[in-house]
Amino acid sequence: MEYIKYRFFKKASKCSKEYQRLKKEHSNDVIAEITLGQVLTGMKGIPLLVTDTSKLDPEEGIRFKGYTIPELQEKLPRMNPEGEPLPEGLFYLMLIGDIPSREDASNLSKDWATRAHVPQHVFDVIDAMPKNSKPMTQFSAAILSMATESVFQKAYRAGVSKQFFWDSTYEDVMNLIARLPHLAAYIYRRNFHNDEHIEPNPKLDWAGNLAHMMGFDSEDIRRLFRMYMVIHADHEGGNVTAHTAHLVGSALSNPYYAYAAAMAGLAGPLHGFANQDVIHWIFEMMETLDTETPTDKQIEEYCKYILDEGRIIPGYGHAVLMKTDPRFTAQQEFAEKYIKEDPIINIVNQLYRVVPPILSEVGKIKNPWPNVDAYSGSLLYHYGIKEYSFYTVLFGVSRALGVLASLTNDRIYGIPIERPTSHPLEWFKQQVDPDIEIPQDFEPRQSGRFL
Ligand code: NMX
Ligand code: MLT
Repeated sequence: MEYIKYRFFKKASKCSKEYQRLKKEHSNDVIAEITLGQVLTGMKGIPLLVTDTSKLDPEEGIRFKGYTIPELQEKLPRMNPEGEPLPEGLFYLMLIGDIPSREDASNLSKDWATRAHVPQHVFDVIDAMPKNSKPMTQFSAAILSMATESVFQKAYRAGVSKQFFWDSTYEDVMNLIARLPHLAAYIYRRNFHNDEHIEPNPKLDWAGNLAHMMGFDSEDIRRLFRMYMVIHADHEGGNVTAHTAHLVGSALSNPYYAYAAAMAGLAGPLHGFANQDVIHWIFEMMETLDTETPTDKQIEEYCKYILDEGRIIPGYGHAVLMKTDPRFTAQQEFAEKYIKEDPIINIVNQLYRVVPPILSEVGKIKNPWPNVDAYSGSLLYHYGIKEYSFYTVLFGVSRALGVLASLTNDRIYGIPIERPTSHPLEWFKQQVDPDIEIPQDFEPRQSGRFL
């Protein structure tokens, strides 16, 4: 067994014993109460999932194995002393729990390079789809079609014992992560560069190789991609992507099935699609206002019009966070450090001044502050990746690091099938107030126009 897999096994099997002990000795202990409000607002705040890779604090933001983003930037190994940390290092940290050495990160790069071969039929599946299929549709279908390669599925069929499920899952997870950059770049070049594909360069790191296969070889873009892949890599277990992979994986579906399903969740406008929606929304605003340099006042009026229309302002708000997302701040600092002037970034910064007070006035919005998606598109756009319908695919490549590390943990812990219970609405009504009337019909409002 190669040493990273062995280190994972040693660490995770200790936690697995603890998981089994807790299950055996404390299954009847009460750990939380739930309110009807939590049920009716998307199960917010109910502690229901075991996820060890990262934890989200509403005020402070994400910590990966206890480390904040600034701490990761200081401690994780880098390619160049003044550059950004390598995503390989973060994957190692999430999988094993220790900060890796530079050599560990580089061994992961090399391991993934040897696993990166994508079978031809996966490209054939992509090529069979119409060019107007959304990049996320192609990405999810391509991942699903790669399930032919699943080591886990073969091991299961061969009758391998439960206690070894983690082993073949680990192999699938490493193979899948290694292949995602090639899939993503293939879709990008197919849709936006006339099907002129670029072969991987096994000497490059994982993020650098993705940039390379997309057609970008400058050190600036490699640095951006390393940063991007690190900050998007995980957001504890309850986000739609992570939860979907965990749920599907709990049926012992193979990691390809689980991650393809997760990508269908990431493609939603309230989740990862927001990163492309922000740029689309900014262009729509510039067109409506007929200016590339709107004033604060104009932006304010436009935002109020959007809210009046019953639409959302993408990139703002969060299901858990109550403050500016530290991933937004990390990108803002990146822009301040490396980018002198950019009209879209100026608008993104302007929105940060204008939008929160407006959203606060609405009252019902829990968090008026920006999330990760409010910034990321503007950086990609600045560096020439202007095809924003592709942006969610990049989010999806990165998120595999945390979600698939968790799936490997799930299999070593022996986490059972997830199966909460449901009731008809009437049952919930009976629990709190049997006399409440459920409205039967309502008047839809008419859509207006911005003047
Ligand atoms: N613009 C307009 N309305 C909003 C916004 C926003 N940015 N954020 C929340 N609301 C509304 C929300 O639709 C809900 O309305 P209603 O009661 O009529 O259904 C109300 O405010 C209360 O929502 P919250 O409890 O504050 O937020 P919730 O947890 O339901 O949703 C988001 C969280 C992130 C889905 C929501 O803030 C949103 O839609 N934001 C814009 C989309 C976005 O940026 N998503 C990306 C999130 C990060 N990611 O990468 O996944
Ligand atoms: C994420 O990164 O997954 C988003 O911020 C959404 C979430 O955490 O729910």
